[in-house]
Amino acid sequence: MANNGKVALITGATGQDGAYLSELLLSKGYTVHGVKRRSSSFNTGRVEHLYQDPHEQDRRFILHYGDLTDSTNLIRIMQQTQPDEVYNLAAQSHVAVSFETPEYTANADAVGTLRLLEAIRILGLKDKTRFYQASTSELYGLVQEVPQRETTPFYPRSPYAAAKLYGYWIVVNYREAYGMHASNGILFNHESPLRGETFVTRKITRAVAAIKQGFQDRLFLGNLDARRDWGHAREYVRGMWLITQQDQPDDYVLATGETTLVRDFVTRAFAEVDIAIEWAGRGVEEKGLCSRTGRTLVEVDPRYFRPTEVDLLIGDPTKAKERLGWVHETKWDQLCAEMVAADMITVAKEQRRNAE
Ligand code: NDP
Ligand code: GDR
Repeated sequence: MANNGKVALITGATGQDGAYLSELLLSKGYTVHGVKRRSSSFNTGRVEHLYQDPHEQDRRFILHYGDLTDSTNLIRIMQQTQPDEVYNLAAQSHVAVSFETPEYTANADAVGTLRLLEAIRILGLKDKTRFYQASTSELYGLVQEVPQRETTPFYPRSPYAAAKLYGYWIVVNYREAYGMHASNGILFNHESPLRGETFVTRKITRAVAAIKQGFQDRLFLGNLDARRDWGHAREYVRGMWLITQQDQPDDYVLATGETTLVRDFVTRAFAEVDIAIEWAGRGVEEKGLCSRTGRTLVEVDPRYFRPTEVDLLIGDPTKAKERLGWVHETKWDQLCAEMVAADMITVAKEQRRNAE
């Protein structure tokens, strides 16, 4: 695709959504600047296929070292890149981890959002640069109304959600106070083969692949009774772009409108590799048994319980459908099948490498 003259800056470009969004924007002709963190180990695996040698002419995918906790760095990147659109996807995004690192989570997820908005304002870019904020269904937390929509009251249930609540409202405030084109996408869970390995869907699909191939005995999980509205990440980043293209900034829910128990995702994932799971016991005693051999393949481990849990998420994407023309296509069971198939290959490759 030829260069369309537009410049996007993506924080969190090395994450699941950052990788899909970078691909989408490059395919539309954007020049994409991504922020990546310095790490002692390799952290650009998801965007490796987009990498361009710094000596290449007319590069359209450029990574910059940066961190949401470092204002001067963000100002400098913003000044250098002069973006038309900023997508703030960077975050300490793991809910359970936010109970262990609440202060860092607030710094990166809440104040980090403010730092970016201030960078735009300080540099006089407020009338040029559009801003997308990765808000989350975790804002709804304790159930107030189902399905959850843009007008449903928030009740955050974790340091992560409380930090994202600040992010949500500071975006609304900068829109109202300074007339910035700043929008929130309130996205329900979205997954893919690129999903981080400690989120529940990917943890399950990786374990299913490893158990099937004989490299792992058992999968330990926490709350099997939580319900989530799971969609495909590739489709959700298209929604982010659509939100940013609207004449007026606004806030939108992106969701499938269907909710599924964690337990049912486990059963489905094992079924993909022809293992039928039978559930026995209740609560912490609950086990997933292979129905043919009686072997325990899934066990509840209370260490994965959260101090406060979000029991039920189910979103209403009507506004996004009507105003943006956004629709999801992949159903949760197709998503599960795609993730298991990808992990069957990944796990086999890793084992071959380890054996060498
Ligand atoms: P990931 O965890 O896969 O990616 C997060 C990205 O943020 C990574 O690139 C990570 O870098 C980067 N990052 C983390 N901390 C910092 C920091 N302090 N400074 C700069 N970069 C940082 O998340 P997803 O792609 O799944 O999600 C994208 C965004 O959407 C997140 O803000 C998340 O909270 C939000 N969200 C996600 C949903 C989902 O279901 N996936 C649903 C709703 C909202 P590194 O690779 O080095 O760790
Ligand atoms: P979530 O996703 O907290 O919804 O946040 P996650 O996949 O971590 O948990 C979903 C549900 O599964 C239960 N669960 C487990 N979760 C994990 N990670 N590991 C386990 O072993 C396990 N066992 C059961 C959890 O308790 C929970 O109920 C994700 C993140 O991407 C956020 O950044 C994003 O904002 C929200 O989705 C929408």
